[in-house]
Amino acid sequence: MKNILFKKALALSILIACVHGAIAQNPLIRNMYSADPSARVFGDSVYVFPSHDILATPGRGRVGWFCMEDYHVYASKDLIEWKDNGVIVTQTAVPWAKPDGYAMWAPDCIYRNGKYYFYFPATPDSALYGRGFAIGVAVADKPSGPYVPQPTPIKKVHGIDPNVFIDKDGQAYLYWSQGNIYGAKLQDNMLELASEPVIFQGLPEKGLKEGPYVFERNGLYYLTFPHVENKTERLEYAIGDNPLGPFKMTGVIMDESASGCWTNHHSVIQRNNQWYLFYHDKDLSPRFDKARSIRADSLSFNEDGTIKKVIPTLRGIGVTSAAGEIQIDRYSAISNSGASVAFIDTADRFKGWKTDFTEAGAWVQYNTVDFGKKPLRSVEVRGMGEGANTLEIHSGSITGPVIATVKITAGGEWKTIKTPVSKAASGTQNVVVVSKNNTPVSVDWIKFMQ
Ligand code: FUB
Repeated sequence: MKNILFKKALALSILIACVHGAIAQNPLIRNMYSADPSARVFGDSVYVFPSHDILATPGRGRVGWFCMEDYHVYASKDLIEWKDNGVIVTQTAVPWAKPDGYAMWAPDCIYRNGKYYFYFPATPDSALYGRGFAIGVAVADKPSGPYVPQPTPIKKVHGIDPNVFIDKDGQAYLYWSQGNIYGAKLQDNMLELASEPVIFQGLPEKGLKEGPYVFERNGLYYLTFPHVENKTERLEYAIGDNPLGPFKMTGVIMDESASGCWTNHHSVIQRNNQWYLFYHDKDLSPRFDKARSIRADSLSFNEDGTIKKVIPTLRGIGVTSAAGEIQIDRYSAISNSGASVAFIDTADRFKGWKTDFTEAGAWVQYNTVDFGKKPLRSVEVRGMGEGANTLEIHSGSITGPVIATVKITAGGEWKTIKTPVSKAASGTQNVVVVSKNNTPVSVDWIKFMQ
């Protein structure tokens, strides 16, 4: 019996550890750094294959630069909880890569004929494959692996940021970048080129271009890529009638980040009639933009096929359960003054963020919360105040009904305060938290329960 209980507790703690730090708010992954998200719909799940930024130290990578030694894969059925399926490829297990290259940059993965093909750049053994970057493939029977790296990189491909697209006729294409953006047909084995690489023309000539990602919609082929038009990368796109172009520059998908993160790198997927843009910023590392975090927001098109610009949000995608921790610091909207977001602990930013209220009437709104079918009769708020303050929680909007009034008590330490709700909310609602007076208080999260 003891043994069974122990195993159950272990399974539960592994599950909690796996989903911890990976929920449907931006950034998606909060327990480690991640970048360059390549999202794919495989079966009933969305898989994200990001790069894994780590901090270089003397003897481990180049201090002050990108440092990546392995790849994880994340999966979600509901776009709410992202499960970390663990490490799928590591630099020490790739026969052709330098085991201490720390250059496992942006990858991609695609399904074909019962196999999953994971494409990744790395610095190769230069005596055999030359200097710079090469791109290799690791193959698996399941999206979460195990992946078996091929013995050699793909011939005639020198560069970074592989991306694979399979057209409706079954022809697969590989794209990559090295100053320019390149494309070529892939053989049916997905491991070798089937045509000479072409350099796409008509793209901006000045400013770095990298990170190609190609998709098709309504017969139009979209070549999307980060490009430095001004100071940092923004996401741009060109449209063509053919997977190998010619492509005509069409517009900007996402402007340069307000945070100053120099890189951006993205992927685009459609699932259940909704399109999504996965990209990255430096949420967990405001002062060092080589330690990035992946994000996702919804994307949509104009009638003529052009892409509507995506404005990055903290709220991200997915419907949040009212019965889980609602991180209101990932707000959808915020008052002009008196409410702001800060790290809970600047010495350990992986602890996440809090919302600070400093003025009467200040508010934050968090959209799309599912209150489920059974009325949730109490609310818990994890809050802290030097002095006391009262928070009102509204459903819908700031003028919507007050569903709970919560008193944050003085004391200067985090407390979880449980209060009955005054009016149970139902269905999917926005939630607005309003400060009733000027006493500064902080909120970590709120949560409803039966
Ligand atoms: O993550 C390392 C490099 O930064 C990627 O390969 C580029 O696309 C940029 O995001």
